[in-house]
Amino acid sequence: GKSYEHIKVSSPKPGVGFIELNRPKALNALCTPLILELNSALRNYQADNSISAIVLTGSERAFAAGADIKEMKDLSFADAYGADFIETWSDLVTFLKKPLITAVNGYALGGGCELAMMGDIVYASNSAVFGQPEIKLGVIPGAGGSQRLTKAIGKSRAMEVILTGDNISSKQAGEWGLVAKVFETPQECVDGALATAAKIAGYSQIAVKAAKEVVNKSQDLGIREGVEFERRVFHGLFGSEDQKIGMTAFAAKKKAEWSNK
Ligand code: CO8
Repeated sequence: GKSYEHIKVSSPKPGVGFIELNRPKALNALCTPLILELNSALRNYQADNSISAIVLTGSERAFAAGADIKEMKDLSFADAYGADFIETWSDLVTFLKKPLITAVNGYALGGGCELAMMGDIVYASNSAVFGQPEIKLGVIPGAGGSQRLTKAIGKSRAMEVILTGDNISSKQAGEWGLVAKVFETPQECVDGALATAAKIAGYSQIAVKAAKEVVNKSQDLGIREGVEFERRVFHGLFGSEDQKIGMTAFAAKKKAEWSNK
């Protein structure tokens, strides 16, 4: 595949795209060139019909230690606001319709925690440390942390984390539901994420896309509109080939061979 400076991309399993952040000297601090490469890799995966699910990870020491503080330090208000600094980040999730699993080992701080939470599924190992330490730098989370963390763990806990800058251990993250699973070792975490991605890649990609879309809608809609939206999408799937393939295979006690149509 394409080669990058700050990330590595590969496809270790059929249908699965794998991105490793690779800026070890700065604990994967998310400088603008890295974010642009990440954006580009995700866009390529979104456009690639052979890729159905994506895993994003860092190193054993750090998923990502935040936005690049050295790059940000001298920005003026006009630099930040005028050039929509960090707006490219929100891109990462809005265009991506394929499931993204983040596999978090080591530090996931500030923008690193925010990036981890952009995963549709978040996995972690015992070594993972989450946190929003921006308050210690005289700022606040700027890439969705105040919103996603609050939705994930509730207001009181999110307030405590964001106002104190204290870290969240992986055990706590598991208990609070910030992550779906906590693994013993970093390798098990990455392998677990790849296995889940491969499992998802084995289903109808039409159904997978619809499932991600309706779950995400629950974040924006009230329960009534959300349930109605879900039902419309559910009804719509009766227009897909894969609904016929899946239900016919079940009735015939056969394995479904998806057409992704
Ligand atoms: N930015 C730039 N460089 C970093 C960062 C970072 N976020 N984190 C680590 N590094 C660099 C260090 O400067 C050091 O470089 P050098 O070797 O040249 O001195 C190298 O990585 C290794 O780091 P340490 O020596 O500090 O390693 P330790 O093991 O002693 O400590 C820590 C690890 C605890 C993770 C420590 O590095 C740390 O506290 N890092 C900063 C964590 C942080 O505050 N993150 C939040 C940043 S702010 C943010 O993310 C805002 C996001 C919202 C975006 C919206 C903006 C508008």
